[in-house]
Amino acid sequence: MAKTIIVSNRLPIKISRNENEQLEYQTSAGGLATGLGSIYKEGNNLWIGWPGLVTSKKEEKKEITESIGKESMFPIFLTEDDIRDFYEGFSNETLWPNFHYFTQYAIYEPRLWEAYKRVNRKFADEILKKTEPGDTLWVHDYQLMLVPGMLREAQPELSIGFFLHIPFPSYEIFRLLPWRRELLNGVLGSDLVGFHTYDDMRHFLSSASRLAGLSSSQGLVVVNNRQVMVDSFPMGIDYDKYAEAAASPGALEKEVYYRISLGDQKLILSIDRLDYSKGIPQRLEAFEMFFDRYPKYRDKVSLIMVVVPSRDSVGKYKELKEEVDRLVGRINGKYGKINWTPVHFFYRSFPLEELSAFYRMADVALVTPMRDGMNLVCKEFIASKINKKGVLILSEMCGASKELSDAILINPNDTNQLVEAINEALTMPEEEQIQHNTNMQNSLKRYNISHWVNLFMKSLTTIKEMQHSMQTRHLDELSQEKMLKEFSKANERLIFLDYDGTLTGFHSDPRDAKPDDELKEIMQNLVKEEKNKVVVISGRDKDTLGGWMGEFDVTLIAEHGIWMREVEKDWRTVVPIKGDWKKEIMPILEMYVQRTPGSFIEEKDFSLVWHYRKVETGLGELRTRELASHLKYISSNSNLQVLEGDHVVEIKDREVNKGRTAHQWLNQTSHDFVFAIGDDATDEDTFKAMPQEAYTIKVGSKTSAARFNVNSYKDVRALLKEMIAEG
Ligand code: GDG
Repeated sequence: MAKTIIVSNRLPIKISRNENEQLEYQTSAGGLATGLGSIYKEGNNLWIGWPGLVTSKKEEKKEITESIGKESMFPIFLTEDDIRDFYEGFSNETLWPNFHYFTQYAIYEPRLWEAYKRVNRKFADEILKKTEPGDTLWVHDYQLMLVPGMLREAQPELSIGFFLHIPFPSYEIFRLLPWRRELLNGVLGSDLVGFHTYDDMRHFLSSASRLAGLSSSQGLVVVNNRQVMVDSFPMGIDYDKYAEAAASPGALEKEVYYRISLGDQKLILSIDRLDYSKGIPQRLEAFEMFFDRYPKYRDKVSLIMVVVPSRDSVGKYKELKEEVDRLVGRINGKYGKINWTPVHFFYRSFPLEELSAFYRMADVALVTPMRDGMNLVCKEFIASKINKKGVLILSEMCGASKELSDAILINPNDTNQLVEAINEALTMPEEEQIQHNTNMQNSLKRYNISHWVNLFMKSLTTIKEMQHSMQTRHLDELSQEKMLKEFSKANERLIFLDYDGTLTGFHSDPRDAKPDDELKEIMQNLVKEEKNKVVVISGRDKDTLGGWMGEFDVTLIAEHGIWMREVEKDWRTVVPIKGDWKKEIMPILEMYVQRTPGSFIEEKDFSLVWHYRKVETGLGELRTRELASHLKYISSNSNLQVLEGDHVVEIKDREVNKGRTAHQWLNQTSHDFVFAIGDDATDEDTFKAMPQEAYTIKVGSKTSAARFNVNSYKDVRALLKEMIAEG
């Protein structure tokens, strides 16, 4: 039976050696482990990752594999070198700082990149040994960005999801990585790519467009003929777990115990892993300024600061720890009294019960990262507020701020604002606190961790179904025979033909694509048969199309459906369209022409086209990425649509499309056989407008809504000749 495999760098277990050199196992109670518990513990599903212990002993590896195998886990053993170069090195000293916008901390070393590739390959190889066709894989986080691509290469049919737990940076930052293309391609091996926020997703799509020329529509990117869905899935917490823990007698007991020592001071709480992205020094500086500005709070308010040790073998983290120690010392030295400590600093982790007591007791939570993918601490604080009292101060720079708009939102770089926010929080009326927390609790209850897991898995199923339904088959002999049989029986055959790339090949000058003798002969023979009603439907302007195709008895549809000319009639517009947007867009295109020698603008009645087929190779592709995203940005709130075709970028009114006009024509013309053929993105609208039984054919191998595909315009001509022969 098909199974699901979760893959992450660390397994949800910690294995250590006790003083007698025996192995001890401690399962993790983290949010991700709880949320995914509903998946990996089922049936023969698995979780694959590093168990957190380095060993080279065969017997120990065997023992670990067997023990954790019973818990549905499978270990990948990393060496000291792997940990140093892949985990601490490339993952935490290259990707982590780059993705969190700390570019000054990022190191770009080919040796570390080699280690990253090597360990990703190790993961992929081990995963593949456990994988069978039909399985679903969910790969987690920045340490394993190459794994989806490696799995796809080995088993193209797999269902692969990837989720990034940290921010995805703007293209301007991501492009700094010397290995940006490989990383991007690795991730695009997935079928579904998930991020915490819409902004992360937007940044990823912009990098895909700029680095790999992959444009997207509604979060779908086509990679080697396969649709990849990119979406945001804000991660939730195990709400009940935190609410129940906070209400437990154990947490209450701890609170009473702490209260006896602390007296009736107001408490501010901060909890983070030691990390420069969390803004710990900046928070302490603001706290110091707060006592300077508001002396009345001295000896009435304390900060409980929990910093969980993390990555302290990495240089930057050591420096950070020293800085935090120094700041805490300075504040306590400056303001502390025998019976009052301004900052209670803990550099260690606490069991959940004690953490819950802190959450319960705190009047204010200070969650002020400089950058954070999501941040779960702020959500846990809100869930722990059984009496709904307490105020959350939250940085705009973390993913959670998009959901928790009832918090006091601050910019962590604005110390003044943070100081004022602390004062505001300490003086906020209780009814207001209750109102805000009720709103936030309702949303956190609903969008909890199991909702997140289910939504991700459901989306993965959806994209797989979409991929299958979009599958275009090659028009093989058998299907062609069947089609010709139906064609020959039919009496009213409606035939839609695209022009460029379908009836003719491409030329470096678009004006050279006029019909050659072979095509003229085909057209004459095709329309000679009265049963054939032929429509040539093109993006070309009406004069060119009329000039080239006007001599045949065919209906012409020009400029993507705006103009129509029936046999022996005049041109008429099909939909009333305004062209007043052109005067705004034209200067932009002109600017690109000035910057790009060889490019030129074509003005059609209802669209503007920037051509770059004569531009130096490389430069044209570079500019087209820039222009397309520029146009998409300025047209995002308008009714304009940007199309990227073969060496062109075209901008037109969304109302105009081939499908709309083809559909109208289909409705007003009787028919018992329908055939539509085309090669580019605009023909997709035609295919979608056709009835199900129609023969829709894509020229080329890109993903399409068409039922069949053929390779080139030469195959199209051969096929039309066969149809002519049927009479
Ligand atoms: C990454 C992203 C994203 C902390 N101290 C103790 C303790 N904790 C627990 C908290 C919370 C977790 O650790 C920290 O999670 P965060 O989300 O705040 O931060 P990261 O570790 O940086 O996580 C982040 C996350 O992935 C998920 O996608 O939100 O943006 O950076 O659950 O409660 N737990 C216990 N004792 C402690 O002392 N038991």
